[in-house]
Amino acid sequence: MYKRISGLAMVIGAVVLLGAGCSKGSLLSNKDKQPIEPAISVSPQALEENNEILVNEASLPEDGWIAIHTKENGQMGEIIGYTFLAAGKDSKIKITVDRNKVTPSLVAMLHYDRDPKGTFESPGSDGPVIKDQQVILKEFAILNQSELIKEFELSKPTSTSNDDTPKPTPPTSQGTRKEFVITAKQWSFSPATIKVKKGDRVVLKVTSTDVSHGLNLPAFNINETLEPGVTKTVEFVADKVGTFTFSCSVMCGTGHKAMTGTLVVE
Ligand SMILES: [Cu+2]
Repeated sequence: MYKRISGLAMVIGAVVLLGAGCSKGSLLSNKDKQPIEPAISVSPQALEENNEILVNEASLPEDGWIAIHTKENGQMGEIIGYTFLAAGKDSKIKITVDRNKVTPSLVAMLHYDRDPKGTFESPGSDGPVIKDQQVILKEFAILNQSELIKEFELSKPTSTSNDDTPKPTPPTSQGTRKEFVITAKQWSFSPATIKVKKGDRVVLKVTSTDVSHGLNLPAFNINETLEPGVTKTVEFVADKVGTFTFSCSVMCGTGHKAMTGTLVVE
């Protein structure tokens, strides 16, 4: 009788031990999981009344941001919405965007959260997440974009609608053509300050003399990659007055964040 009980106790003990072993094992395999890779997935979607974009899944090994950029004429444009992304993986993320600025396709892009933390500085320190020389982004279509534009046009005051001239007159280059030859290298642009007059047609000829860099001037929808030794020509009309920052958009080493310049339009 005593033997039987102790036998039973041994069996129970073994089961308990096994169970503990199992849970310990699964804990370990959790820890040994592969490091989180930066990634984002978004599906084509219609923008609903609530102005929310749905991001299926996003992951980042550190705290960061998901920014929604416009895309026009093949160029990435301004950010029309963003949200914080805590380190790790998240799914079904909602981001409110500016309904009136939605383009037929949008780009969801991962950005770092660099100092000062907790606020989104872009352009600024919170640059795009880059892995293996690639910016982590996903372009997706807005299926009802044409309806949104109609809605917006209708909502605008119709004060000047009875003349025949096309309304949004694109900025023509009445100003002077101003050309600048710029060198990009770790970790600066030279010259770092460019001054032009409003209306000038600005031509930047930018060359990296060391590693890959980027030229990001979001105020004028410019974002180019600069391969070493290859001169990129960028042209735009300086159609607004202000002081605008341009920065390197390709992670190029420890001084990358400080690699900025200033465009002054007077
Ligand atoms: Cu850089």
